Amino acid sequence: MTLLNPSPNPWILSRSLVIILAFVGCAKEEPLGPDLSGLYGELELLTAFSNNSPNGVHFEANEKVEFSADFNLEVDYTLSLTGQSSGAKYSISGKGANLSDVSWGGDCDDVFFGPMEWVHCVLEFDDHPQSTQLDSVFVWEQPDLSFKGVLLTSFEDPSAFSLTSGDFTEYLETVNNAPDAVEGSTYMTGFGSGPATWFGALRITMDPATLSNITVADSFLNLHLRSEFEGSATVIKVFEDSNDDGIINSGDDEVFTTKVPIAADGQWQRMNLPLSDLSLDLSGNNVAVNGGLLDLDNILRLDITISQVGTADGTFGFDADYIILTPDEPF
Ligand SMILES: [Ca+2]
Ligand SMILES: [Ca+2]
Ligand SMILES: [Ca+2]
Repeated sequence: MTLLNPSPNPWILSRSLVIILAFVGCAKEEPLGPDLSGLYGELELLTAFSNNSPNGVHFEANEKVEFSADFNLEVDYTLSLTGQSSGAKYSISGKGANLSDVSWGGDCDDVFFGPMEWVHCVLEFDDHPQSTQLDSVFVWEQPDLSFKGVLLTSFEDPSAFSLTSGDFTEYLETVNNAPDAVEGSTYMTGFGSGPATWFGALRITMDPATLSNITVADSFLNLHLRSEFEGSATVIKVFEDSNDDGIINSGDDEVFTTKVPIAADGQWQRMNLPLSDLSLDLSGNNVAVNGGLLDLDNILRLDITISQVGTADGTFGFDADYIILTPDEPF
C-alpha cells in the first residue's frame, strides 16, 4: 500500500490515515491488518446453510451433525446451538469460506442437550450482521460423553455409588424415570434440616488404577447440581489410604476437602472444580502423613457431602447428576 504520492494533499492524507487506523482498530486478532475484501464485499451464500441430518441425529449410533454452507468470502462465523426443551447451549466459532470442518457430536457448554428435542442452529457473521442464517436439527438420544474423562457416576447404575444419611438428613434417594434428569433418567436428591453442616453424603468408591490420565495440577471434578434451598453448599472430601494398609482410617490417612456454595435458582448447573482446589483437612483428628500432598494413586473414596454455607437453622440440599473427572480441561 502506498500512501505517499508526489504532491500529497494533506487533508486527503490525514483522512486516509484516519480511515486506515479505524480499520486497523476494528481488525481484532489480525496483526497484519484487515482482510479488505472481507470487509468491503457483500457476503453471499453460494450454497445454503444446512446439515446432514434431515431425519435427526442418533448420537447413540455415534452419528455427528455435519453442517454445510459455502460463502463467496472468507468470513468469521459463530454457530450457536440451543436446545428447545433443555435450554442447553453450544457454540462453534471459526473463519473460512465454508463450514466443511464444522460438526457437532452433542457437546454442551453447560447442561446436556436432551433426548427427543429440537435444536435451533443460528449461524452469525461478525462483519455481516444482516446475513444471519437459521436451521434446526432433531436430537433422538443424548450423546455418551464419558470418553472425555473418568465417569464416577451418572446414577443410572445403582452399584456405582452409595448414599449415607445422618441425624439431620430428611431425604436422600435417587429419583428414577425422571424426565428432568440432566443426563439419562436418574439423578440423586438430598436435603436436611437443622443448624448442622452435614446432612448426608453421596459416597463413591475410587479405583486409583482408573486415574492414570488424571493429575492434581491439571484435572477437574465436574458435577451437575441443582438446588432450591438458599445457602446450600457441598463439601467435597477425598479420602486417601496414605499408609497403604488397604483401609481408610481417621488419624492414619490424609483427607482433602473443599467447600463450594450452590446457587439456589432451581436450575441445573455444571460445576467444574479444579482438583488443585482440594486442601489438606486437619479438622477432627485428621493428620498429615506423607507431606500433606494429594496422591491420586492412594485415593480410595470420594464423598459429595450435603452441607450449608454457614451454620443457620434451615433446610439445605441439592440434586446431583453426572459426576466425571476430566484431565487437562473442564468437562
Ligand atoms: Ca443421570
Ligand atoms: Ca490406611
Ligand atoms: Ca497424600
